[in-house]
Amino acid sequence: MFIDFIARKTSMQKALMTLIAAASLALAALPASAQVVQVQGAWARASVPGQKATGAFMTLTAPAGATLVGVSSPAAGVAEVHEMKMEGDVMKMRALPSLALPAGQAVELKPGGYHVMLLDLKAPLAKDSQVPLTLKLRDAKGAESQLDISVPVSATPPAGGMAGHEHHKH
Ligand SMILES: [Cu+2]
Repeated sequence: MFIDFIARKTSMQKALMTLIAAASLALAALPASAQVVQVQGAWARASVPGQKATGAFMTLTAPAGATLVGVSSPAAGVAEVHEMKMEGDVMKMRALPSLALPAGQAVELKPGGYHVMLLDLKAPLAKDSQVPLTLKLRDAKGAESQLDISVPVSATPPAGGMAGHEHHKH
């Protein structure tokens, strides 16, 4: 299911929301993840009033390998895993049905590449707040789990931009 984000219209968003709502229900009973993935350097880009979408970024490492099969957030009507890349001269975003996390390999979600797209924001994401995000994962044996994380909101990438490298200066 590859969707050209730019071309997508409201009806498509509604269909996706229904799909994602159904998926959330199906996963609701699953236990919390036991370190299927490690999350480092997570941040979400602050949004301004009226802005309906923003991105969240992080580095994911699955020690035994896993697949990111979905995301959700109470702050957004729809959350998707996106890929951004150049096609000719045009930067395009598309939704990915899943993202492979090869064993032991750090997979970076960053501006201009893979990212979590938060769509239909219910309120602006304020700088220095936290936004809850649920990662839906499938481990190497096919078992599904969820990982709830709290993602700091920032106007710019964290200083240094290195995963797991946390320097805060005020
Ligand atoms: Cu996107």
